Amino acid sequence: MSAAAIVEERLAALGTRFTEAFAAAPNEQALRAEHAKLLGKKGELTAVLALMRDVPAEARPRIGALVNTFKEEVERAFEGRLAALGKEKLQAELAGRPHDISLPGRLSFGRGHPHPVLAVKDELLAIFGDLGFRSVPGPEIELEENNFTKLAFPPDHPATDMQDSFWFGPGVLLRTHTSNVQVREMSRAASEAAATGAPLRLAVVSAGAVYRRDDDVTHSPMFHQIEGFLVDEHVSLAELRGVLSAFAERLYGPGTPVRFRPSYFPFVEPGAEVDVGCVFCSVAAGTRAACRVCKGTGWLEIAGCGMVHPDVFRHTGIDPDRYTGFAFGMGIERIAMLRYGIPNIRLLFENDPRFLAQF
Ligand code: FA5
Repeated sequence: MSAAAIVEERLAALGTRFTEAFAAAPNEQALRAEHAKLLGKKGELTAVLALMRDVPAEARPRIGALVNTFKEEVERAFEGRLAALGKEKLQAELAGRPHDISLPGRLSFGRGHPHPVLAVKDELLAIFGDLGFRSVPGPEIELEENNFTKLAFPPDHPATDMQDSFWFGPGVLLRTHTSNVQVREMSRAASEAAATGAPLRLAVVSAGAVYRRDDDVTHSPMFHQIEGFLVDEHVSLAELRGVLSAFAERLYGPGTPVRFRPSYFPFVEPGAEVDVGCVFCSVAAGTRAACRVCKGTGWLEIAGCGMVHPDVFRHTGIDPDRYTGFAFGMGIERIAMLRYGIPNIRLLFENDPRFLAQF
């Protein structure tokens, strides 16, 4: 038998085979597999074409045309079967149970929730709200006089330095703490009291973002503080201690101890740091020495506080001989980090969903 006749015979055999195989393919995947088996690089047609070598030159055009026609037929049959399978699938879907549009979607995007810093902020505001403190907002872009001068910072205090604060220009900066709200509220209350003749009384909290040139595992250039202050006649350190003790019990549980350590802030006198008993260890359980959170001291520093300095009253138009008051301020990230055992403040601002999903 001549080489040309062999090729012709093989093509005819392949033709029968692929027609049956395409017709029998139950789905698109099987059909494509058959198509590759026939026309792919290592397919059956390639094997047949290898025989073309032996076909004499005069027979080649005819056999070549046969091969082309064969290929066209295969492609036509393939496309035809593909379309038929698509139609069958659609018909099956239409004939099957109707879609239930009341079913919950299969894609889940999860539900959002408050960021841990904002959740803690709201909780702190709620506790002070229950204790009778009214929440007010305060600006993040502030005048030097409200952030420093009227709070009795001496002009050469390191906090006022270009290195420690973000300045917009002379006299205007990003506030370095929420204590600016003391100046604004006290000034406002003083004018109101002067206009109405009513006694002055303030019990205010304010929470928001503040900015400093800080950057390490517990300090970030932007962070949040909550400030509280109370001004009235006869306010004493006893009330400050009472309010902060009630606050600590609400936040960390009944019986949480509170202690004051003398400290210095220009706008309070006397001033103190507030520590609460470490909530991660206990003497009774014998774990204190090993506690990494309080470093074995048994105490956690949570706030600065003190009695409002008479100079702050003078600068805001309040009579320091008639009124006294207390003020405190704390870092909200610090409270959140202590509560959730977060070792690095940056985790709170990277917005990695794997971190945030844990709250
Ligand atoms: C103050 O800012 C005072 N205004 C607090 C105050 C208010 C004292 C009223 C007296 C009366 P201090 O600089 O210590 O104080 O900051 C308070 C808290 O803010 C710190 O204890 C700390 O928890 C937090 N804090 C300070 N700097 C950063 C920072 N860069 N990143 C995160 N938290 C910070």
